[in-house]
Amino acid sequence: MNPVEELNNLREEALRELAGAEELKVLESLRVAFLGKKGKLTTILKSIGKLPQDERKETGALSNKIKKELEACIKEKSSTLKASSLEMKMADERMDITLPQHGSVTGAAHPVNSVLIEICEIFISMGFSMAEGPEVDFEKYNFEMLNFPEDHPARDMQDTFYINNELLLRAHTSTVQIRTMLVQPPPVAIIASGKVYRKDADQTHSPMFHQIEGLMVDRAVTFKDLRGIVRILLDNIFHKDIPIRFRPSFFPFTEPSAEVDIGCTVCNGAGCKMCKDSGWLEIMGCGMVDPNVFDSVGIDPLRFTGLAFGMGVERIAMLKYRIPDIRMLFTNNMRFNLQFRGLR
Ligand code: 2U9
Repeated sequence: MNPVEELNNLREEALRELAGAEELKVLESLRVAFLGKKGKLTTILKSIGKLPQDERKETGALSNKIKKELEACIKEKSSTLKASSLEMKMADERMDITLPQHGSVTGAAHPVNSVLIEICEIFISMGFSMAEGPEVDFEKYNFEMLNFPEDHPARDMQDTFYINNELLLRAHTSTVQIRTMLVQPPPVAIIASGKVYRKDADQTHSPMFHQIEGLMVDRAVTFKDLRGIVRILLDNIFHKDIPIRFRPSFFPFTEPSAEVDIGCTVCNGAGCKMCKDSGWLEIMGCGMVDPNVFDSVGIDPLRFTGLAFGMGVERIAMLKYRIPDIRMLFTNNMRFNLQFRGLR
């Protein structure tokens, strides 16, 4: 076979095999087999020098032409194979990013927060506005201006978290009502809610808990108005016409003062362990603003009267959902917390 025939055969063989290559690996081995250092075409190219003078030119030119043709063919085939392998890889790794996550848990408001929000909404529906104040506040707003005598036990270091002589962690949200009355003349109808702090810890007391307090001041606010507000509040919290009674009590900041009981939610008043056989559960306190408190904020007690009330949010959550220990509300056990998701 003359070299030209040999070259043409080689060309055909190479093109046939390249056309059949389906993988980059095969393509590379074909490149090595034909164009590599010891490849078939390279071997022919190397031997051209040994050919007679008259054959050298034609064979050399044909060899180079075939080399270029094969290189171009390999290049083109390589990019086609690379593109299709990428496409296959992408199809293989395709994922639906809209699928829901495995075992995901959606969050929910903490039961204390959802009860707090529910109660605030009841007051807002009655026309009250929300007022806010700091958790670290002056002792005078927490005790003095609320008519607590100098020697009142609550003022003791053992009951209240003092920061220094002047400042403390508020023991009730009443500081907010004092601050409001100092800047806003009557009429006033506000709700103050938030964290309060007392040195107390057992099954029904926590050193930090949440309060909601209310204050209404105007020219002729009466105890009857107070009873009406308490009735609307409790019927809405418990979603029924719940039995209520007012028991005379004492608070430094109100006169007269009362504690409010509801018919026991466990035994409906028949008597049980929960209500200590009384048929009643204490739920909140209230009263008419003491004239001394009005004096301390510069409101004339002869022209204005005020009603006030206060409640512990954790206590209400415990009564509403029959939670036996306040500490259950602070362990942040999700199995406990999620039981109250969406409840009202
Ligand atoms: C001002 C005047 C009067 C707020 C009131 C109560 C009665 C009350 C307790 C309920 C349970 C506190 O969380 S608790 O321990 N509160 O019984 N609070 S009247 O009276 C005020 C407040 C501010 C200026």
